[in-house]
Amino acid sequence: MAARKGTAKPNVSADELKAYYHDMLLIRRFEEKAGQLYGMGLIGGFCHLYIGQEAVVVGLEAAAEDGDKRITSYRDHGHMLACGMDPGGVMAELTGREGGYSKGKGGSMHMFSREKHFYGGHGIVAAQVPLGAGLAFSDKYRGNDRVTFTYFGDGAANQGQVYETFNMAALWQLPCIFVIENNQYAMGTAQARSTSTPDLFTRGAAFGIPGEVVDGMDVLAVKAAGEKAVRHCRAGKGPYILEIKTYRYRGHSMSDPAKYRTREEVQKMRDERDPIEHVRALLLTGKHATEDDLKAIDKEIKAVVNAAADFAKESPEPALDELWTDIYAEGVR
Ligand SMILES: Cc1ncc(C[n+]2csc(CCOP(=O)(O)OP(=O)(O)O)c2C)c(N)n1
Ligand SMILES: [Mg+2]
Repeated sequence: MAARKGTAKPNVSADELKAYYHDMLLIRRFEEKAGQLYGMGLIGGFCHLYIGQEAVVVGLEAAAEDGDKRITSYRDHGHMLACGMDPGGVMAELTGREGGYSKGKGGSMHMFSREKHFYGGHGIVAAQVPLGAGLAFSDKYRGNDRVTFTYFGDGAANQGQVYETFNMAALWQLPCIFVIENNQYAMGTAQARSTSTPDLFTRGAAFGIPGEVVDGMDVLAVKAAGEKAVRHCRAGKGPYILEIKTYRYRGHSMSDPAKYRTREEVQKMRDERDPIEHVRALLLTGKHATEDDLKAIDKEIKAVVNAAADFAKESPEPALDELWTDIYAEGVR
């Protein structure tokens, strides 16, 4: 068991820093827009926003290579945008329209892209964890050096199937990074109320899976930890656990009464630990970008998000006979 705290920060170029700023801001503005469309009644069903957690997925995507796979829970819009899926296709799926990734029949929690190796979008807590190990198994079986990022929450980390998966992943030395996005709450339940031992990165100890805890509000720390985990997996040393400490600013879903924490707690996190503000400050103080450069990025993102929302509103609803398609898979290899 090689669990340890802290990670060296990588050297990054100004262009990389700007890219992280861009990608995190895209997620945030997209999610804000999704929240607005939900409020207008244009998005139905469940909708779980990722605001506050952006550095987790952007940092890990910076450590990934083409062909690596990812799978996550229902809090999935950020993962899709970070791996390069089209914002219009994601937004149109949220509004249940034909132009969406699942032709408007899946909604927020059920989107996939074989092209980008994004395997959902799963509404059953922790169900994606064994599926993630299965994806990693497929790469091991094929003998390539791909890695699978299997994301789940602090609440999901208490599910039994996670430990069955850890056992098999360690036994078969699967190239799977188990990413625990510890945002400190599972719906309205704080981690301390549900979890006997707080250090989730040690949960692989019984199976010999190394793990480490990472500051999830610092995209550079996430990237460094991700690179280390990726190296471990690509070297054929089996799975790795990253417990990434983060925080969600919004409710669990759009229908959360938010009575389990104070406004002050959320505000303090926003004021003191915001992951986007962190990179913004690095860019400005390091003189890697001017206020005007950042304004130009903001403007470009606003245009992309508005275009996605327009596409989502203008795309038609799926035709009735779509009820009978995509039920059984055909020709999948
Ligand atoms: C098997 C199962 N049990 C319960 C639920 C209801 N549920 C949905 S999300 C959630 C909390 C999960 O929290 P966490 O894993 O920390 O993820 P987060 O929502 O914080 O991203 C629960 C209990 C569910 N969807 N599936
Ligand atoms: Mg959680």
